[in-house]
Amino acid sequence: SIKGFIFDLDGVVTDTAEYHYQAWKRLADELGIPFTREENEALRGIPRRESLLMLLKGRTYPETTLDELMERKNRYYLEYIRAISPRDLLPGARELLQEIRAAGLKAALGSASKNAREVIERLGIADLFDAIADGYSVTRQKPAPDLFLHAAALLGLPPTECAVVEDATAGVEAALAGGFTVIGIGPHERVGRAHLVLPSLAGVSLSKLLEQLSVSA
Ligand code: G16
Ligand code: MG
Repeated sequence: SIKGFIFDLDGVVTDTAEYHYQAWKRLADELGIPFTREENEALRGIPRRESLLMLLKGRTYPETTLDELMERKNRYYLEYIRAISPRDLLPGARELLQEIRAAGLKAALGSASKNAREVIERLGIADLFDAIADGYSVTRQKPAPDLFLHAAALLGLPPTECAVVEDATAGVEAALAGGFTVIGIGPHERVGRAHLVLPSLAGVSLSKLLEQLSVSA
């Protein structure tokens, strides 16, 4: 049975994708590279370096320049996320986390972002997590299962007793590869391989969720 939940951050708990988009767009404009919102969609859950390489579309730069570009994008991103407050929580996220805690179950964050801690602090939900796995935790990123396995280990639970909540294809694949029960948030085209697919966490109660999981997983 499920004893713990691992939450992805961007797209599940809050929509940092918009801030990532604005920061990448500003960088792309400076470099004279076209970059659209649609292209940004493909960067969901993708780590910073890989995102940059995708944005550069085959253009090559020396390693030191790549580092500078990533650093610049992150500076813009940090500037934008200063505006984040509890109002930016996606509907249902805080309520579900609170229910999980009240039921004596565990919750971890499993985000590819190196800024995850700062974001959950600004959202005012840092104290609802028992453990945090972020962009600093493991070397191999999603779709490798490492980040979620690390989060489960921090919770002291085997993957078979944890459910991962994800909005990105790479994240769903990572969780499946790790042997987790997977809850996909978003359209079937993106998260259809999850055991259970929900449009969002709005109105999702813990008891209903556990019941649905026991039927479908
Ligand atoms: C997030 C975003 C990605 C971002 C990545 C790394 O993942 O979805 O777009 O590139 O983290 O973020 P940073 O540059 O802050 O380290 P997640 O796993 O929370 O969905
Ligand atoms: Mg995500």
